[in-house]
Amino acid sequence: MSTHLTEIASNFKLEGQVEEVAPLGEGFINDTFIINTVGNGPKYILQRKNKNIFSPIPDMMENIQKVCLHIKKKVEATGGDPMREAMTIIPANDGKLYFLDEEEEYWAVCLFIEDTIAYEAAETPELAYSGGKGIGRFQSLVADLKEPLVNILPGFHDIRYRFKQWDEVLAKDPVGRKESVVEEISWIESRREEMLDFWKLVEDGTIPTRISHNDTKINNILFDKKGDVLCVIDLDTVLSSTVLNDFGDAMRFYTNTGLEDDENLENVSMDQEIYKAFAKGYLEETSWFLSDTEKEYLAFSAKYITYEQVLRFLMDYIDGDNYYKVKSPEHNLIRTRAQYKLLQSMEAQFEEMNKIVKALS
Ligand code: GN1
Ligand code: MG
Repeated sequence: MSTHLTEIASNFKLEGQVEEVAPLGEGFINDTFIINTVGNGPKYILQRKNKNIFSPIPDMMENIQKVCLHIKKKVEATGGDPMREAMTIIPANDGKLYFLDEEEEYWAVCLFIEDTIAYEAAETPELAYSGGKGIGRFQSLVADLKEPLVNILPGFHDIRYRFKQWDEVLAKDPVGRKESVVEEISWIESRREEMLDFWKLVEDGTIPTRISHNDTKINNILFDKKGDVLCVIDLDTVLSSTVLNDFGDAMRFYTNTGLEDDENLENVSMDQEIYKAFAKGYLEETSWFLSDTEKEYLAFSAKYITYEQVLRFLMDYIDGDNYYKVKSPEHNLIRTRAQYKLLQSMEAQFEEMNKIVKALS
């Protein structure tokens, strides 16, 4: 494997001689490696990109490059360090942003940024605040990038598209599970109109389409040794969509006092302190470009994305577990119930959530 990886690495324009290519992290979607070069040469990240999820990969790499170059320009203009405050894509020897190997697998390389800190979870309001600043800063840097990106994940946070999939899966009921989840299905149906009403505002342009990150976990933000936000990484899912989705998905992750698949529903609720801290950091960076309507719907976006996740987990359960990896036959159902508990907690605190955003904007 290692010689194979060294060979793959040799197809990219690297500085210095490759010393070793070693696995890095345990991502569920891509395979990630670190390339060490001899002596004091730079390190690189090598990834095999998952072509089953992101398609087509060449378009995805173009999207990433567009965003990276734009951020670099902005960072440079304000006296920052474009090699540390933005990702640097390393092209292949033929100039392409990827290398296609003989097994039709796509590989891409970026520069490894040294001397950084990454966190696995945002358990304190201070970290949630930093996370909000990180995502807000990213959105703010690309707020003036007007050309749309290629849509490599059609319908990703589009609830109309999700309902289409949902209706098809329910009509088919391929593994006969529908009857056992009548109550759970009613959770989705009773909110269908409310969610579509929101999405209509995106469809008719009342809520603008901008560039969003779509994987707002805190470990996708690199901090410098002082603890300040340096750079947002993992740009595979950058999309032209509403930026509210990033706020909403971050709130789904950050504020949950339990696990995404907690079996003990008592553990699951929305933590208002974390919500407030993230919203503060986020709005400090984004207030200048968000429209009044976007601000008005920030709190709603947390409910929207959490609802969408309840739908996606339940739909995958009814469909026979084809999308998400599961640890047990009931795993998607456990996730559904835990995310629904979180949604209910958000609904109960919705007035407060709106007040918090209003006070901060
Ligand atoms: C997937 O693999 P991960 O955790 O980055 C999914 C997200 C879901 C999340 C739920 C491309 O993201 O949309 O919210 O699982 N990503 C894709 O845990 O479907
Ligand atoms: Mg990711």
